Amino acid sequence: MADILQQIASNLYEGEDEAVAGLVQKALDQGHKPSEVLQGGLIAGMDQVGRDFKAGDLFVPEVLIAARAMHAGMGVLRPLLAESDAPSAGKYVIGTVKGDLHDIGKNLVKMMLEGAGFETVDLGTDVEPAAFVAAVREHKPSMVGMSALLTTTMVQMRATVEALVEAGLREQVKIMVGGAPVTETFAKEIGADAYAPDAASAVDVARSMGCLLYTSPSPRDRTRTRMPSSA
Ligand code: B1M
Repeated sequence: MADILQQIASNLYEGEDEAVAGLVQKALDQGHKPSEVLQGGLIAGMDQVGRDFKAGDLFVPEVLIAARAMHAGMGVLRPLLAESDAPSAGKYVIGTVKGDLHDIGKNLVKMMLEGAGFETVDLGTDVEPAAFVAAVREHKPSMVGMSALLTTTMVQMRATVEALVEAGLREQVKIMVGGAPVTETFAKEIGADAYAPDAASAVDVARSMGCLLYTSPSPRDRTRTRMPSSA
C-alpha cells in the first residue's frame, strides 16, 4: 500500500480531484503536518505533471485537470496553512504578471504568507503593470510580489518595476519576484528587492525584508545581502 502522500501525488497526477481532497483530509487526520501534505503530496504530484508535460507525455487538458485536483487539495489545506494567531506581519500585494495565467505557485505563496500572518491582496493573473501601480497606491502595502512562469512574461516584471518608479511609488514598497524561470540574478537585474525560489522561502524573505534581502535556491550557496544603505 503506497504511502498516503504518494497516493495524494498519484491521484493529483490522474486529476482525481475528489480523491485528492479526501486523501489530504485523511493525511491530516493521520497526523501529517499541512506543510508535509503540501510538499510531499500536492507539490510532488504537480512536479511530476510538470516533468511529463515537458517531455510531451502529457498535454494541456491533462495538466488543467491535474491543476483542478491541486486546487481541490489546496481547498482543504488553505485554512490550516492560513491559521495564525500572530498580528499582521504586513500587507502584501501579489499577482501573476501580464500575459501569464499560471496561478498555482502564486496561490501557494499567498497561502503561506497568510499562514505567516501577512495580510494579502491578490490581484489574480495577467496583471498589467498599471494594475500593480494602482494596487500599491490604493492598499499601501509594505511589499509587492510578482509571479511569472513563462520566460516570455518575465519582462513584465521589469515593466512593473519601471511603472512603480515612474509613479513615484518605488521607494514605498519592497518588491519580491519568483516563479520557475526567475532567478536571483534576474531579480537584481530588474531592480527588485528580493527573490524567493519557493513559497516557504517567500515567507522567510518577506519576514526578513526589513534588514536582509535575497535568498538563493541552493542551501549550499544561500546568500543574504544587506539592503542598500538608503534603507
Ligand atoms: Co504552463 N507552462 N503553459 N500551464 N505549465 C509551464 C510553466 C512550462 C514550464 C511547461 C513546460 O513546457 N515544461 C512552460 C513554460 C516554458 C517557458 O516559458 N520556459 C509552460 C507553457 C509553455 C504554457 C503554455 C504557453 C502552453 C500552451 O498553451 N502551449 C500556456 C501559457 C498560458 C499563459 O499563461 N498565457 C500554459 C498553460 C498552462 C495551464 C493553463 C495548462 C496550466 C496552468 C494552470 C494554473 O496555473 N491555474 C499550466 C501548468 C499547470 C504548467 C506546469 C505543468 C506546472 C506549473 C505549476 O503550477 N507548478 C508548468 C511546468 C512546471 O513548472 N514544471 C508549466 C506547481 C507550482 C507549485 O510551482 O508555479 O513554479 P510554481 O511555483 C513555485 C515557485 O516557482 C515559487 O513558489 C511556488 C511554490 O513553491 N513561486 C514564487 C512562484 N511564484 C512566486 C512568487 C514569489 C516567490 C516564489 O514571490 C512573489
